[in-house]
Amino acid sequence: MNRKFEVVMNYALEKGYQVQPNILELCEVINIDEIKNVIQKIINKKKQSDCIITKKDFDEYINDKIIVQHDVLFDPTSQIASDEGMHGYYSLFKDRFTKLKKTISKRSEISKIYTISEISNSKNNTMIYVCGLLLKRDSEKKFTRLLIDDLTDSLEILVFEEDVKNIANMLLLDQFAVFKIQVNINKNIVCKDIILPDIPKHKHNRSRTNACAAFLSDLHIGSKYFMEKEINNFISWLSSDNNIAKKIRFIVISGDLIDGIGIYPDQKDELDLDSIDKQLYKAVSILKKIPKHIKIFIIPGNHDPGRRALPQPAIQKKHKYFQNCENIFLLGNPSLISLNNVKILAYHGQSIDDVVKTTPGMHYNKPTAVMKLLLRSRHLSPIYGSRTPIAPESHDMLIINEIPDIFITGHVHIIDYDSYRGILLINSGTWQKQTPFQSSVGITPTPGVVMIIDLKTFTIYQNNF
Ligand code: D5M
Ligand code: FE
Ligand code: ZN
Repeated sequence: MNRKFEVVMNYALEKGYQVQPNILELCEVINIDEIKNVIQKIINKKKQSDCIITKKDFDEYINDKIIVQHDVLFDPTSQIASDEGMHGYYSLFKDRFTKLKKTISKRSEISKIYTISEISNSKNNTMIYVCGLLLKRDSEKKFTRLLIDDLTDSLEILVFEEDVKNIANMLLLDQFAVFKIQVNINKNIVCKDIILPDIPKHKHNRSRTNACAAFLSDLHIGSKYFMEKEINNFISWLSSDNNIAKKIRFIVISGDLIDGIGIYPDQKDELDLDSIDKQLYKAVSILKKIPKHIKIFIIPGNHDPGRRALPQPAIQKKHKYFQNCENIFLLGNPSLISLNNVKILAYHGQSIDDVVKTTPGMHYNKPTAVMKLLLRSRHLSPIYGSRTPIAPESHDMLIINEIPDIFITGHVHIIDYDSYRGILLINSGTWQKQTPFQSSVGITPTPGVVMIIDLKTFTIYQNNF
């Protein structure tokens, strides 16, 4: 039996009442104290002869109340234990390969998957499946050449057909895929199809009540370009009479809370606050102005304290400034949280840089297009050895195992949203004005805009502060 339901049932029994089993559903979204409270109110109103508490009794009390319930479903912080050197990376890639192969093997269209070492025995022209991580991709005029490896060997595959070439050219290095291949008479391996792990069509979860979540990232507190006035406007608005503001119960900050120290050359010339301590102190003093009924979840980005390599542990709460901040939850990057039953995958988005750099058609202005590729590869940061450092963990914690309802990133400082197979994709922009560096590389940020989602209706609001 559901533990929460058991607690609620016993509470009612002690008072001489029985609860109907369909109240189980409520137990999943409302906290126990709140349910006990409502049960007491129901009992006070009931006739003595009626000792059954039904779901209908509850509706009167919780219909227009905003439920606030959260769960942390995955946080890498306590699991981080990098193995050193090559051995660690071997375990990491082996884990990525094995887990994604297991996921994809369940697909009905794929019959047996052969290992690369078994291919030499296969007869000419038979069609078989192999799988592997992509080591190399060269696009020639007439064909695309792929080099893949599995746990047994590596293999060169040629792609001639236009539609398959389109998939091949969008593959990310080190991503996992299944290849339908044929050995031709010249002993060349020709690729007839590429199957990505991808996301099955997803029906997203909803909150029972109209609780809203606001998505922020890249505040860069401590930078000369941090927009303090605008963020204070947002925070004042949270306590206003505005109908949307009144419904906000959650804020998710997807990294780069502070600007950090020594993150890029000559950063000190662009800092307002010259130590991590001062920056964090300022960050907390700003966050403390947020009304306490709003829960704030923060993951780190590449500017925040802690290690740079993914997955990143949570910013430590040991700083004295975080005292009396019970509504602030510091989590790792990436993390999966459930807000009123809606699953949110929060990731800073460092790998967007690598995908934009290596994949045709990808651009900083459209981060959700990159997010779709990441979902299709079922991995948040497949490309190894480019700009995004990845730690040699024995388990690959960047695999997208559980399917989220909302996938949220930051990092590129450009607000964007879209959906993919029922998942809402959001890039939450920034609270930092355009920096000289961004201007030199032609990145035009969209600062001071907050994305708000109604977790019941999935209505999207964009408010410009
Ligand atoms: O990154 C803010 C944005 O600037 C993001 O789109 C990446 C881009 N960026 C940051 N550093 C570089 C370098 N060195 N080359 C190219 N693009 C870069 P943030 O994480 O806030 O610094
Ligand atoms: Fe940033
Ligand atoms: Zn960043």
